Amino acid sequence: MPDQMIQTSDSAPVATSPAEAPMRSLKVLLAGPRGFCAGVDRAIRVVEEAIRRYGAPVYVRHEIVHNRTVVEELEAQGAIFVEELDEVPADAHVVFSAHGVPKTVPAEAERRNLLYLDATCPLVSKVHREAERHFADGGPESRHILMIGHAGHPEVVGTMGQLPAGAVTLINDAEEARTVQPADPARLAFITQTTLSVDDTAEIVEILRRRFPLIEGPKREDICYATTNRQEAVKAIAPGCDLVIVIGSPNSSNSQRLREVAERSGAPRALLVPRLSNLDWSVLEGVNTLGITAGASAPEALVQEMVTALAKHFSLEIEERTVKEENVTFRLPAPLG
Ligand code: 0CH
Ligand code: SF4
Repeated sequence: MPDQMIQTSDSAPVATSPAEAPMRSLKVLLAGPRGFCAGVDRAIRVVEEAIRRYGAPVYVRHEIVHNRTVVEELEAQGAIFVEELDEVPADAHVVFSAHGVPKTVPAEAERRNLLYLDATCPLVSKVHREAERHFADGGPESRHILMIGHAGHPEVVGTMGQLPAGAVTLINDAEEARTVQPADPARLAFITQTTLSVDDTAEIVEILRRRFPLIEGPKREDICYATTNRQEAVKAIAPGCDLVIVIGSPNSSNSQRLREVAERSGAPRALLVPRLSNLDWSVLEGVNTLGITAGASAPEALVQEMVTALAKHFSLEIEERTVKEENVTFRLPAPLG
């Protein structure tokens, strides 16, 4: 009798011995879009192209994106990751991460004659410019800015660092939106981190607009297309799943938000799993339908690695549910572009 063959849409057939017990079936719902966004793709290309043009090592300030696998693959190509510029030797090339940097960072790089490349996502830079527009050089048109975001996150540090200290007040949550007491409620603006929960942010913006009717800001918020689409996609699969696995690193804000959105949208349980080697297989006990998505910084190879391994343990039925097609790409920054 020939070996049983299991065909998945994404991997080669896997043979199992006829002596083995028949495998339990598992339905896998793959959320689409998932994984890399245009800003992450560009940031990784910046590091790779810098190594190609200038030779190794190329220094990178902060993880280029919040994903261990990406970082390790770039390290293997000759990237050296540091947290601050004082760890970068003179005359070296240094790349700033996708999350953006405060103005003090390029200023310090120039002071030290470091050759720097800025991999800040253009959609984060757009928020930087918005902040500068509201601040209006601190002149008579200047508005105090409320930034909705998570304290200590590098994007928040970078965006607040576009302006002098005191120009921006951070709003972490709805409670802070309810209690903030700005000096002049008539001269306010708000901006947001790009990777927040769409629903939480809508609630915070509503509170701010109600309390401060003259506040200026974007139509909804500054959450980017990729964050929005990945949250919509996980919402579409979560209600039918017994478990949702979000492939992503623990320090990845957008990946953490996907996990929360999955649970709030009807999945009884959602877990952030950096990659297959971190999977505790016991979580699959009693799971008949498994949802899988990936944060904007998680490579698709990690999704395929997980699906291929699942196919060795279960008889898989894989369904991909795509809520939106994406065709965004960003050019490399000067001087690489
Ligand atoms: O989600 P966060 O911002 O923590 O960052 P990430 O996981 O590196 O994803 C890419 C977003 C970079 C800036 O928006
Ligand atoms: Fe840019 Fe959005 Fe990707 Fe962040 S998550 S890098 S803002 S596209």
